[in-house]
Amino acid sequence: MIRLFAAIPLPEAMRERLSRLNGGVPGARWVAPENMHITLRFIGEVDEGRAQDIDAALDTVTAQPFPLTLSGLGNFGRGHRAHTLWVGVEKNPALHHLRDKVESAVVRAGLPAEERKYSPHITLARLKDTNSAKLGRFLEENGMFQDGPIMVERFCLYESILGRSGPVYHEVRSYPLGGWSPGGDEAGEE
Ligand code: 2AM
Repeated sequence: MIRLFAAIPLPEAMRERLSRLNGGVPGARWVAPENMHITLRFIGEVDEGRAQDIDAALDTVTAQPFPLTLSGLGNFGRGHRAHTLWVGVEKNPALHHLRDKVESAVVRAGLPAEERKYSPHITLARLKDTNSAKLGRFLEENGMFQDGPIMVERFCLYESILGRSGPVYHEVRSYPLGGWSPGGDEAGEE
């Protein structure tokens, strides 16, 4: 079995800037810059055959490259139950369009549809029993964070290998955006 997810990789310079935010939240486990990405679809554990079907389906996804800007910070989980500290993405219909296409591809490959609403983000840290006043201060101090825009020109399929010191992600396939498509999507006809 192989644990997979589809995501947008981020340029190294951007990941380095993101990693400079780390500090000031006691108990946070900060994500290493090489592990930062924007998930499009978490796939989970699949067998080799299904992984090949997913790869083939993702290979048919067509979309134009698009700009993307990071903006703001937030957390998932309330109060002392906060579990994820993240950087947000400025409103971006093209990103949601790409996510929808990735979602359809994954469903075509035989996976059940994602039930949860898509909230694009970059996880900065995992939290556990975090002091909510300190977290609140961190969010206030860094809430104006902005970075980009970058051009999103590809998305990737990643393998997640769970280990004692956290997951390690490997890019297993890269899917370029742009180019010709029989559906006319690339001509901006939608
Ligand atoms: P997260 O960073 O908000 O946890 C690899 O695990 C990527 O898939 C992460 O970016 C993670 O988002 C995302 N993901 C979405 N749903 C997941 C799930 N049920 N389990 C693990 N990761 C998930």
